[in-house]
Amino acid sequence: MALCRTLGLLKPDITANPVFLRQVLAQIHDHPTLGIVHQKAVQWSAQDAQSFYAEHRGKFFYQRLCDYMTSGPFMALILEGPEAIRNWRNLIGPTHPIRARLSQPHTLRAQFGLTDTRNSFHGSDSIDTALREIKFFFPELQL
Ligand code: RTP
Ligand code: MG
Repeated sequence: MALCRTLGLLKPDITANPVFLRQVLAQIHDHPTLGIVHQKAVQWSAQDAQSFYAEHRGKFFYQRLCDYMTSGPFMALILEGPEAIRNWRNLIGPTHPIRARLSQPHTLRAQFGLTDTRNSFHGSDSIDTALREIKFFFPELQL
């Protein structure tokens, strides 16, 4: 099966908490196929957040999403493995952590997510999105 790459974010609440960060990295390490091939710490300006989340402009949670993502540094990861896009989204779980705790309690958002917006993780949702998002965070890599 072809290797695939995806872009993952460990959002500011995870990155600010060394215990959570270590636990999350350990769970990624324990995944049978997903591996971290690049990682960097990022601090966004308001403009960066507005650019990355342009598709959500106008939605009721857009401003609080941008405020959350500019509240402190966070980690950008490139994850690689067969079906990495799907496997990473399966590992982080449903968008809404409170619902995830009932339906998929083993997922990262169920374990660590705080609210519908402060849900601690991001994962690209398609091959095209993954390519665009990897370029956004890692423009220095030759893809
Ligand atoms: P992501 O893009 O971060 O992997 O998450 P997703 O596909 O599961 O969710 P999406 O609909 O793309 O939303 C992007 C981010 O916006 C915040 N959000 N807040 N109801 C709300 O308050 C709400 N809905 C979405 C979350 O931070 C979500 O990850
Ligand atoms: Mg999304």
